[in-house]
Formats: sequence, C-alpha cells, structure tokens
Amino acid sequence: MDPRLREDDKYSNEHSDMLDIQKIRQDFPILHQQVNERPLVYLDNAASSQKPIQVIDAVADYYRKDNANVHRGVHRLSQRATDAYEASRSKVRNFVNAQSDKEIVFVRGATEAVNLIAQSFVRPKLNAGDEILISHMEHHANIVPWQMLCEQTGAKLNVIPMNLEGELDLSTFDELLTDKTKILAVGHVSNALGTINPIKDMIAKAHAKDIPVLIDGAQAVPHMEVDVQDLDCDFYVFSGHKMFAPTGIGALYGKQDLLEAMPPWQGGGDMILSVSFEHTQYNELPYKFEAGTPHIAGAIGLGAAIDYMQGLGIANLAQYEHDLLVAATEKVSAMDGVRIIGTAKEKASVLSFMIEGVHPHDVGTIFDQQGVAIRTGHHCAQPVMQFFGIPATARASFAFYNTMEEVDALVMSIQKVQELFA
Ligand code: C6P
Repeated sequence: MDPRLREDDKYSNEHSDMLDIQKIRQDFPILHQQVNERPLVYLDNAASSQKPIQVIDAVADYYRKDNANVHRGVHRLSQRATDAYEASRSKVRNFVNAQSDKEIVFVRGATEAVNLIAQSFVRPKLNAGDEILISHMEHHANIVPWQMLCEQTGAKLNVIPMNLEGELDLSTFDELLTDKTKILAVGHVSNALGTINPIKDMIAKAHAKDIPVLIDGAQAVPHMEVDVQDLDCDFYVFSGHKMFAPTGIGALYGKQDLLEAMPPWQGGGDMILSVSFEHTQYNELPYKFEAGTPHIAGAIGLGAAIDYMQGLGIANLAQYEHDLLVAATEKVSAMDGVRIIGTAKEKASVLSFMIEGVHPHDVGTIFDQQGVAIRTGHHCAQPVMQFFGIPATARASFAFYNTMEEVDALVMSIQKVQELFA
C-alpha cells in the first residue's frame, strides 16, 4: 500500500460520494506492489490498463470450468463457452449502444479492425486517384493500413491538419471531403495528445457528402460513454486491453447493412455455412468476419470489464478522471522548464510533456526509479512528433484507479528529474 495514499486522502474524499477510489484500488492486485523499493504509481494507462480481479477471475473461471471451442460442439462445455462468448458480444453491443449483436465483430484489437475495414470495405471500391482522409494526429494503426491500401490501388492519402494546441484545424475540412473521398478515418481521442476530436460534427459533414466514417475509439472507450447510434458513425473500433480487459481482444462495430455488403476478410473455419471445392457459402453476421477459433477467454474478459465499468458508472469514471487530468495539468503547467504537448480545450486522460534539457527516455528512466510508470517515445504517432519538431514526449495517462496523490507523485518525479539534471 502506498504510504502517500494513507497519509493524505483529502483529495479522494472529494469524490467519495461518487466513487470510493481506495476500495476500487483493492480490485486491482497489481497496483499493490513496490517498484524500485517505491510504491508503484501506474500512469501508463494509454498504453495498456490494469485488470480488476473481476476480469482476472472471469478469464480464470472460463479456463477452470468451461474451456472448449465455441459454435462447434453439442457437448455441455462447448455450449457453456459459446453462451459466455455470445453474452460478451451482447455486453459490447450494449456498451457502445449498437442496434444488434450482428454489428459487433470480435477482433484482436483496434489495429486489426482498421485493417479489416481497409481491405474488406474500402479496397473493393477504391480506384487510382480516389482519396482516403485521415488526420495529422492519428496513431500509426490508423495511418499505415491506409497507406498500404494507397500503395496497392494508386489512391491518395489526404490529411486534416492540426494546430499548435493539438486540436484539429477544420478550416479546410469541407474542401478535404471531395467527391473522390472513399472514407474518413479519424481518432476519437488522440493517444499522444489526449485531444477529444469533434467527431459528431465531422461525421455529419462527411455523411452530407455520402462519405462513410470510421472512428478509432481505442483511447475513448476507457474514458467516456460512447453511443454509436448517436454518433451515427459507420464503423467504430477499439481494443480491450486499454479498457481493463485482456490483450488480444477488441471489437469492431459496423452498421449492419454495410457489414452485410462486405466480403469476408479472412477465410477459414466458423466464417462459413458450407464449403465445397466448387463453392463456399459464407456465414451470417457477425461470424462472417470471425474466421478461426476466436480469443474466447479474451471476449469473456472484455464482457467482465464492461460489467465492471458499468457497475461503477462510466459517467462517474469520466468525471473523476477529468478532475485528475485538470489537477495534473494545473500543477505541471505551473512548473518552470516543463512544456505540455497537447493543450486542447477538450482532453481525456493524457498529459504529454517535455522537461527542458532532458531527453524523454531519461525522464522515463528516472520516473521508473521513483516507482512511477509512464511511457516515453513517439507513442506510435510519429507525425505528431514531427509536427511539434520533437523526437518524443514523456506521457502520463490516467485511469480511474489513479489518485490525486499519484498526481503529486508525478510532480515530485518531474522535480527529481530537474534536480538530477540541474
Ligand atoms: N496505443 C499507446 O501507448 P492496439 O495495439 O491494436 O491495441 O491499439 C492500437 C491503437 C490504435 N489507436 C489508438 C488511438 C491507440 O492509442 C492505439 C494504441 C498505445 O498509445 C500503444 S502504441
């Protein structure tokens, strides 16, 4: 247990009527350990979040009691595994407020989902000279699949610019949506900057020109309520491991009529109704897009993570995390010699920064010596680094199990770096 947490819990008490953070922290066994003889302060949630015991138990229980392949066996274990797997699909459907379970495809994560849409939805309708529109602040997962597609087809990649605050500059957005644009693919929340993009307006503008929209929600779903029907996006993708679920599982939401019209991406078992050497009939949605044995335990863990978040109230989590980010931003921006990268008005979870005269990798190493885990590097968003003319940033990213005392630990670690490099 972190002594700093017991010494001073005045901040946590401010929120105790909404969330009992100390009680929540008891659900996350990994948080209660020492790193370099200091209590662990885990501020690398944008890279991957920690898992509550409820998720760990759901995965372990599946392997202990129900482990079998899904959709294949008449025996009891296979039926139980199938029921649990499909129940998780319904939880994901409810989590993003999709209309039907058929609109939820289990994938490995956001990366796989973007590749699936690039190859299965966009590629068949793409000709040389057509355009794909992304933004300057995308994660590589929402850049490279489109670049590959452009190389394969002779299509052109266009980029929505951004400004020095790290907000999208939408002054040319209307002109970038042309009659050649075959998809707009944009992030809901930037992983490098924390910017929350105005996607609802952007989707409406794209739709006014009949352009379909994919939203990369990898950094949004852990931090806010998402309603795909309200957004009216055509596709929404995310990874489980950033929202307290296991690695190797994620979801693709797609409007049913669009998914129906798409060819399958990968072929194999489970995505077929019948196979002969002359003809294969594909399975119905969503199985048409789930070739091979899926990550059953992962899907069950994702369902448990959704139960956990919804049990606490996603709006409560969002409010609490917002308070953490505001406090961290105020404290860090008051420090001399520290520059925050990404100062958008609307932000979630992420505080990227540079300490004058110190390479971010050295910052990360000294933080680790203090027991504080942050990510340093380009965060798989190299165009963002190029825009700001920097090689890398140090990035603290918050989850609802973080505390105001951990915000103070962040500040103290920055001070330690400055002392060592003075
Ligand atoms: N960002 C980060 O430290 P995968 O690897 O498929 O689970 O998620 C890819 C991805 C897609 N979009 C966004 C906005 C992301 O942030 C990520 C993953 C991690 O920021 C690992 S690079």
